[in-house]
Amino acid sequence: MTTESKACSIAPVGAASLADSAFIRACFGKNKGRIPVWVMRQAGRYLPEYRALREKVSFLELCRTPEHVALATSDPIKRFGFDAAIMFSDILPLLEPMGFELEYAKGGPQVTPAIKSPDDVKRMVEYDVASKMDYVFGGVRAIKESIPQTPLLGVAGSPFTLACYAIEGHGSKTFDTVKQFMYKHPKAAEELLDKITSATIVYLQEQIKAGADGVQLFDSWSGILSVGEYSAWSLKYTSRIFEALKSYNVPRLLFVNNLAPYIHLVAELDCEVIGVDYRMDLAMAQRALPGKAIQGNLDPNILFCDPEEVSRRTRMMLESLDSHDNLIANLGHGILPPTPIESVSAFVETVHSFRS
Ligand code: 1CP
Repeated sequence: MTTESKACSIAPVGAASLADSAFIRACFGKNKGRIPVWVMRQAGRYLPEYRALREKVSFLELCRTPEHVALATSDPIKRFGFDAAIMFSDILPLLEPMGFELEYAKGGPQVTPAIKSPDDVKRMVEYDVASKMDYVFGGVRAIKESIPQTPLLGVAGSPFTLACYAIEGHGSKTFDTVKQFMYKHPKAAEELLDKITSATIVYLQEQIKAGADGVQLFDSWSGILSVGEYSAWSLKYTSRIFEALKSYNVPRLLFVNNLAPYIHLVAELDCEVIGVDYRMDLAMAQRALPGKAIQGNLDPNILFCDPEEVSRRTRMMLESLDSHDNLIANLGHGILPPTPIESVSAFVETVHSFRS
């Protein structure tokens, strides 16, 4: 039996008890009550509680300690009343059980040794995600104990996005080395994406079994690809992951940073929610994604305006839509570190009071 066919058909306890929450209802397009809202990177550096925690522990130590993870995840829920929590972790630690070392230096994450040749892909070790990432699943259980009434999203990066860091070794604006590797070594590229896909499936299945009420896949870097490349190097693997999670009956969310060129392909994916980045008109995205819920997409830079302007822009976004039953309000990318707290409150209050 492959890891992908092991999915159980029993709905997890958390999902069953939270089925009536605004967030879960909206994911399935059936929300008649207040519009749910959360923001990507809601536990990050803009939050004084997070900065205080980071003075005591390093980023990786935080990610590896379930009680810290529970605290970082629940702080923004308690402060703002967000309708969903997102497990505090990062997308990159999943590279560790595959044989990479991970460091968070001042200039951003560093992955070593970066993949330079097809042999490096072959050397990627046989990994046991279920045991090696146990601290993450412990984090999920700790969060569920701390905030049982809030739907919790599990997290993973898309295989293409993780491959970007495995090949480049760090962040980049264009990931040229990655595209060059894909074209020069198509077989090795496929093997790499296959390995990451299998690991991601187990990783997300275990997060759901530990209590996650939904999962969000972050495809942060596919936006650099042509439509054909996106289809071959990203969509195919995303689709395999969602297929392997289907029987868990929890909402499956995808965020593609720069969705517009691929929206017709994404519309065909078997998943419940599509995150829309700030570049795209939200109403247009809603029309292009029949049968799916949408999540987004206020530009994070708008939060640097005064609270009245934040409210006005938020209302404009909400008023542009044909339906709100399938909407999860969010930002169009992660919240930026110096964002004023009052703007986040204005965003949440405006969404919550739009439709009671
Ligand atoms: O304290 C610190 O300075 C660490 C900053 C930080 C934080 C708060 C990093 C390093 N990651 C995170 C948390 C994080 N990252 C979460 C937690 C949950 C939440 O949203 O509150 C999640 C879901 C992520 C996901 C993530 N990490 C993505 C996908 C989302 C996106 O922004 O497109 C990506 C690309 C990363 C890699 C990463 N991790 C951290 C940084 C600075 C980066 C970007 C590196 C780069 O490419 O330059």
